[in-house]
Amino acid sequence: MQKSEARAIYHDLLLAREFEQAAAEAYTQGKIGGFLHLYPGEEAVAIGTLHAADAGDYVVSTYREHVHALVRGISPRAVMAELFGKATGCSRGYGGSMHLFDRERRFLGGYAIVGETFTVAIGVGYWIAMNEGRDAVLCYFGDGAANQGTFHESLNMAALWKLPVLFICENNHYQIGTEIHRHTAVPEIHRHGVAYGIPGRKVDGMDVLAVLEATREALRLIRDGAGPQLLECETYRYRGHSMADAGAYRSALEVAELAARDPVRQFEKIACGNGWLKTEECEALARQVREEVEDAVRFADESPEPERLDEGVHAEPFHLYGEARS
Ligand SMILES: Cc1ncc(C[n+]2csc(CCOP(=O)(O)OP(=O)(O)O)c2C)c(N)n1
Ligand SMILES: [Mg+2]
Repeated sequence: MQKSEARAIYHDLLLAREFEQAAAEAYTQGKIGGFLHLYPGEEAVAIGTLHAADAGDYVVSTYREHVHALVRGISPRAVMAELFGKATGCSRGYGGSMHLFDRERRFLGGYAIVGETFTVAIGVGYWIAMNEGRDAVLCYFGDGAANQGTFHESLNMAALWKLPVLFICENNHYQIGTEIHRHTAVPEIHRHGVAYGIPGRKVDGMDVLAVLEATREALRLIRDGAGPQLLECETYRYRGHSMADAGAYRSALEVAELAARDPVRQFEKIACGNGWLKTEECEALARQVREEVEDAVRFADESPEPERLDEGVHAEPFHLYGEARS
């Protein structure tokens, strides 16, 4: 691996961890409304997959998507301001934590409904296929979402039409407080593609390099015309489902076992061991990231709220009916 690539990955791992910590603090201070779903423990999934993607690829993510947005290049300021519901946020303060959006970066959300990402992703995939494009769609979903009807309907259509969609399961083993073997008859999510002829692969979702390699391979197949692929990333969230959940349904032993496989520390060890990064570089990056996040919080704090709440809610009548109705 090139040193610059290792540096970029390490930067994003640190940023992901630091950003979510700051978001949690801001939430407890009452600066963020609604629900807040955080990503610590799962960083290797968003970072490994998105470092393998091209700038032209589309991203459709869930409500646990702050890190995906950051890795895609939306600034920490714009993401934090969106969490704070401020006019300077990437969705102009109207979306909040679960509805980050950036058309330029082809970041198509942020969806709060479980199973919603599939149908959006195949719509975009269909459009790409119709235009004979080379871009792909990265479609994220949780293990719980694999039980939704939209998952099966979308896999069927994607396979039938050979759509360029990479379905990425962020299998953190829980659907809120329900463990995977209690909510899914076949817990190996990568096998769910079999019924539709979609190749599935499972990867260690705590290992950013493994995720990177598996995603590169899947995207190569998609761009070669092999049709949709399914990647299951086995991961773990260190916090509760959302800030409203203490996660008391998990044993301390389980959490400690997974904490020992921390994706940030794992990569740090490998990168330093291989000489891609020096200890001093790691420390300097950690300082830089802390400042980036502090700056984002300050920016969000000082930003104005949206002036109106109804902007963009209703379409003008002529958009719908061709001419204004009296
Ligand atoms: C259609 C629908 N049903 C229920 C919910 C409530 N809900 C929000 S998150 C969630 C669990 C989803 O778990 P999973 O797909 O594993 O994602 P994770 O939160 O673990 O990342 C549920 C049931 C919802 N948002 N949408
Ligand atoms: Mg889950």
